Amino acid sequence: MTIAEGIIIKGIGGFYYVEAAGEIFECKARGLFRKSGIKPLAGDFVTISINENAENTIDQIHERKSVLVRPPVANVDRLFIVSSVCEPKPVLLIIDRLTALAVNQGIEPVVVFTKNDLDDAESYVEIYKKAGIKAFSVSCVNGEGVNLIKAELKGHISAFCGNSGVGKSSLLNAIDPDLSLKTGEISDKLGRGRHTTRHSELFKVEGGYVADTPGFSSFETDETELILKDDLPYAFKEFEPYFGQCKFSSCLHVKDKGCRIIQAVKDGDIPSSRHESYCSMMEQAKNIKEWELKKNK
Ligand SMILES: Nc1nc2c(ncn2[C@@H]2O[C@H](COP(=O)(O)OP(=O)(O)OP(=O)(O)O)[C@@H](O)[C@H]2O)c(=O)[nH]1
Ligand SMILES: [Mg+2]
Ligand SMILES: [Zn+2]
Repeated sequence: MTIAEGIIIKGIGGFYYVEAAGEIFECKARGLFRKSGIKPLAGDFVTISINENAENTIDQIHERKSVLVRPPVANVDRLFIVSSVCEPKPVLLIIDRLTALAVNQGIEPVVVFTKNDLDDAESYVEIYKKAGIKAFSVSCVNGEGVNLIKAELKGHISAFCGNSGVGKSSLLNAIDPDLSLKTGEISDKLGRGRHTTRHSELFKVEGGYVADTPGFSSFETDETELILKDDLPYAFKEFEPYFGQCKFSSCLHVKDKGCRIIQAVKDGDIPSSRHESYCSMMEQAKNIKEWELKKNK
């Protein structure tokens, strides 16, 4: 038996594929993880036993720097939030939830608009640049912007996330044609994707790793993806210059009364769509707190 340190590249059907010392080992997770409710994730740094006459096992999962529920990946330091300008159209609330979830986990969000050969992406890109978030527009058809995304991957552990059909796998293929990832057709007029990518998988690109992940079709938040009321303003970095300047120290920045952040929205210094997303997330955060309080009584 040999002990080795590695990283989980993907998990399928109860097996985990661990890269260690330049090789891939198929491993089973030890029962103790199931008992403690910890599920190994793509991106986890692990200690494994390599056995000659028995299954290889994951013996230990090292402390995670970050963890995302959707897509399920660990230790990512950059999250590429991918939307297409059409087929399907961007939903800013989904993008903003994802940027906030990333920031709340200490992950840098990068917003990418694909298919800019089909429609103009500039107005979208501007919103995010104004909010101090890195934003790009790309096309896998004519290659525009692809090298800029490639450069952003350098030396990071990244994940691509976004709706099915926005072109995550296509963009990764454009960045590195050797990946030859399967891509799908758009299924109808609404531009829904067909869930072509079925599991999260890490690939080596530019001296780092990038995870391609299955697209989602809707974005129902569950509890694990909520940001607590008190943390939420900090997940919108463009609010920060105005903290401490509202009339009421308890200001939640959703009502006009003396709110400096709402003033900044009116002045055009904070994009109004970002503030709208914030308000709807705050509404949800408040409800969950009440519900939890009731449950604990
Ligand atoms: N016109 C145009 N079409 C694109 C572009 N990028 C991707 N597509 C098309 O969009 C469709 C979906 O692309 P995929 O790469 O499979 O999308 P995905 O985000 O990986 O989808 P899932 O794996 O289902 O989550 C394919 O038909 C691609 O050819 C682009 O830049 N321009
Ligand atoms: Mg895909
Ligand atoms: Zn305020």
